[in-house]
Amino acid sequence: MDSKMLYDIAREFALDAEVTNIATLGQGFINDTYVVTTLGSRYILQRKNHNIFPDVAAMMDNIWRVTTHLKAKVKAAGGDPEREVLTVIPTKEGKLYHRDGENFWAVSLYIEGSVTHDVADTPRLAYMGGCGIGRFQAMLSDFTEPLAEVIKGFHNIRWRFEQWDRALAEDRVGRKASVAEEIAWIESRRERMLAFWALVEQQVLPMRVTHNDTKLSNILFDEHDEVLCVIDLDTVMSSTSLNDFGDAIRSYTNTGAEDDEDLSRVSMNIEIFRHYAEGYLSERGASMTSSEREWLAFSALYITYEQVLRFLMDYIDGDTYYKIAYPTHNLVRARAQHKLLESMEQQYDDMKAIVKSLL
Ligand code: GN1
Ligand code: MG
Repeated sequence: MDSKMLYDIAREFALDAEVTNIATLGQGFINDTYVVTTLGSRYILQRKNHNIFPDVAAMMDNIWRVTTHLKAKVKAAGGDPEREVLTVIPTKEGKLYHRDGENFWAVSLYIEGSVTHDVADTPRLAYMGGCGIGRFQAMLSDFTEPLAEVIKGFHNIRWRFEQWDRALAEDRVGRKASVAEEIAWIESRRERMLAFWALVEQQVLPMRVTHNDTKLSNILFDEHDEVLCVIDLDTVMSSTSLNDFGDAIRSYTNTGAEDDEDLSRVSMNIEIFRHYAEGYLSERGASMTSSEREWLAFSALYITYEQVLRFLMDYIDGDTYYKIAYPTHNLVRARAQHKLLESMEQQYDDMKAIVKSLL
């Protein structure tokens, strides 16, 4: 991206002073991210991926409403809303994003002195990650207005089965016959997963604010490795908040890689599960309903199953959604996630016992 253009875009926003520097930050798969320095502060400038997020205005509106709620909570508790909650910086015209032709841009405040971690390789990090998401959800447990659905049916397995049945019927690239065994993994658990989702549809499990990308690197820590705040709010939506727990367990506890070719390396580390659950429940346990407590451990199986389905479906579809590094990448991912799912199923009674003991 041409730097003159970036300066022009940054100047559309209500920054505190003149822009002195703009530098690229990280290499996200979805958005492009920059650090904007002014004479007085630093900001995060992001180009939002319009292919993944068709309605950027609705997405930014979700983020605004959620952060406004969080800031009030942090303030009431005597905290610092500018460090403990993401701050969206509007444009000079008061809009939450700037549109420049095909591109949509948004700015937030850079939180000075913050650090991130990529892997939950210690019990303490797992515990702290659980605290971070648990606190985020606890502060939002009384946010009951519906949020826009920025990605349709994101963790709705009924919708995923519609896509799945269509993918199998079309068999667009002729791969279906070669993955009969993997398809059977999905079909054998279909009813069990739909039964869980029915609890959401019947509101046995309440609708709440969900983050939908609860990996460890989406939590900012301070210099003492205490949780500061949860970032990357692009996918906040209304659903069951159990799935944020489930997706964190899927990513934190895997002893192998998400796309490990050596299945002997893949399993769920129950100690990491225990520590994450302990941190999570210490913050969130009190605001959970009894049905949420009962189904908490299951959400890890549900989300991991959904991930097997999504990777396998993308393989059958001819790799249209996930970026791949080699032709069978999605199939390898599906197999590795299935191995993780089996490991969770084997340890499910222990997972439930841990949750019970922590409540
Ligand atoms: C995608 O790109 P990343 O890691 O933030 C996907 C998640 C999947 C994940 C699997 C919007 O997230 O749902 O769990 O890949 N995000 C979207 O690695 O589809
Ligand atoms: Mg993300």
